[in-house]
Amino acid sequence: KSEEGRQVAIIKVPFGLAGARGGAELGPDELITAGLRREIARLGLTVQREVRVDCTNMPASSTEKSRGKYLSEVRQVSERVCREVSNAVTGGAFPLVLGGDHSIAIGTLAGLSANYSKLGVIWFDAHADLNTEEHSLSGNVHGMGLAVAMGHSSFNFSQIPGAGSFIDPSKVVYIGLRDLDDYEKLQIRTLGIKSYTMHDIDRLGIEQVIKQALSIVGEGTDGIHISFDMDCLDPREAPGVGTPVPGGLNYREAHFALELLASTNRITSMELVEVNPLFDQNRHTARLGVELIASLLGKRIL
Ligand code: EXY
Ligand code: MN
Ligand code: MN
Ligand code: MN
Repeated sequence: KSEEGRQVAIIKVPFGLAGARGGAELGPDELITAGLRREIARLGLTVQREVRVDCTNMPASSTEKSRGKYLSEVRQVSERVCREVSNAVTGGAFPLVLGGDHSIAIGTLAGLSANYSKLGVIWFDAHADLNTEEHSLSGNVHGMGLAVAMGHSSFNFSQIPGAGSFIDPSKVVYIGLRDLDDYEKLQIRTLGIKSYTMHDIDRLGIEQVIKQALSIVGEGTDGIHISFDMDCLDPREAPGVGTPVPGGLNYREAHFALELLASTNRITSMELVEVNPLFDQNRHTARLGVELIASLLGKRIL
């Protein structure tokens, strides 16, 4: 795909029930208000379509006996996101999914897996999102997305109409980890998921981390997805998130990482999640989110 002719499909997912605290459902509109469309236009890209996935943010009194909170609402949103992402890919557009809490990755990955036979995933996050309903200490499904996508949770892709096969753990790379539950640590070791924790970023530098990450997700894959949880950033850079953890990526590291990824021309989709305007100041986090999306879409200083 040539840089000029590139079409973007903006898929807004205003869903926040699966987060630790409410507010992530306001994320997509906040990113649009912060100037996302203008940035995309400046890059010479066309917005082929902009869709808003219908999401329930008022919990129905559920009789479901599940340890994942609001699981029926998550299922419904996942099915809708799966369909929209799949349509975007089929229509030749670059899916840009705007969250919402990180549970929306379930639908995104379901829709991508239907279109790519082997998907590589780079997961920027302070957290591993590897809990299952059985192991989660919080019950919040935004901490379970990758477990669902890999088929480890009782709720998984087989229940989402139109989803493809599970995500292969050997084609997933974490960047920015610093807050893991014991079960997640065990799973990362057992599954052998390549992880660049903040410690590794300190040691290797972000450039080396991205190079190594690309060598893993770039080999034997037919698509590379970036799942970008804003809480990978240091809370001083991105205070407007639901689950801030000190000691994250700084402004330059995050930009440089996404610029390096963009320069490969191999990234096929992106989602940006967990922007929570209720904990932000002056739309700072959403504006940073827009800048980071622009970097991934090819923005250069000169
Ligand atoms: N590991 C914790 C849990 O499962 O509740 C925290 C998860 C936070 C998940 C955020 C979205 O990345
Ligand atoms: Mn996350
Ligand atoms: Mn997170
Ligand atoms: Mn920049």
